[in-house]
Amino acid sequence: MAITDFERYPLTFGPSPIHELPRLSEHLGGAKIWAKREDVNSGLAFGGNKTRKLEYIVPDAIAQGADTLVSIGGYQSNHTRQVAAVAAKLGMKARLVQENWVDWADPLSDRVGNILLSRIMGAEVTLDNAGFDIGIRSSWEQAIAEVEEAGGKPYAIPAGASEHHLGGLGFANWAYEVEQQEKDLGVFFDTIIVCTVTGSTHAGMIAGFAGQDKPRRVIGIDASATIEKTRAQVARIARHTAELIGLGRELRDDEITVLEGWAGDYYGIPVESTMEAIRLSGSLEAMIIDLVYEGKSMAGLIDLVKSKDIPETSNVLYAHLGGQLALNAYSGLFR
Ligand code: 1AC
Repeated sequence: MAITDFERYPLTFGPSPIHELPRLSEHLGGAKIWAKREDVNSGLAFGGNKTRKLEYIVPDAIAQGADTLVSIGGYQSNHTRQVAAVAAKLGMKARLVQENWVDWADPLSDRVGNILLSRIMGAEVTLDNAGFDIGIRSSWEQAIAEVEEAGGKPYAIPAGASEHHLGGLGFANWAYEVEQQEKDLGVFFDTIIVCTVTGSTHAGMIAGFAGQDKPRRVIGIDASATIEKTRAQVARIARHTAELIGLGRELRDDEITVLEGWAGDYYGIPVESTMEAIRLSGSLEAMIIDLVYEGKSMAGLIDLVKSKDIPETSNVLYAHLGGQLALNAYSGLFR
């Protein structure tokens, strides 16, 4: 099998744009930085990285005759918002379990941003007090059972679509899309920077790039603050996806890089470097990033470029995964 053998239901505008970040590059004084923008990849409720993953999952849901997509995430989950959007687009229902993943005192965190849009799009949202965990959750299994008991046909999509058997394909395809865009732009991105939490975005990229001729660094920046779980999940999904797309060899351990140091102590809680990264991206490039995901991966990029761990001669591609809507739940930090 190859990636092209998998059915893809188009939910995005097509290849997401790549552009330079010249003022940020100049400010950091090292490698040339570019961004590939999943935050503007679709017209469905602002899109994002999960919309890409869902392109490969939807055909399976349709084939199974599902009428309800059942998924899970935190109150400010980007993933569940994209599941709600895709359900609306397909004329299906969405049943979403939203857990209290972040101990954040903003009284609006279960009302604004992502969760607000999910409600507007008609999803049935259930709040659950359980804390952060990237694994399979009993509340989600319960929601699936309830849809079935009520006579519905549920289709189960785990957190971030990561533990779904097709969850890595969207970003394996992203790797081929980058290869094509490099030809058009006449540039080679030797380093990719991506935020990683539930793992399948990063894992898909690893699998996709591994089949290409020129090696490159695909660096995941952990934002889970549960590094061992995320590392294990990335490795497992990357190997599974590589097998699915017929890589024809085992991925080596040195192809799977998840760096720690920018997540702080907790998922969803920004630290000094997160805030600095958000302000820099906004003030130098008008590129809005969030506190849960992109603020942390951008903080990693900034340090790796400044320290010359990423050499000055590099072209770095920063994957913007589209988490900005969660900013609404943190407005107090910018007063
Ligand atoms: C954690 C999967 C995740 C989300 O948006 O819910 N990125």
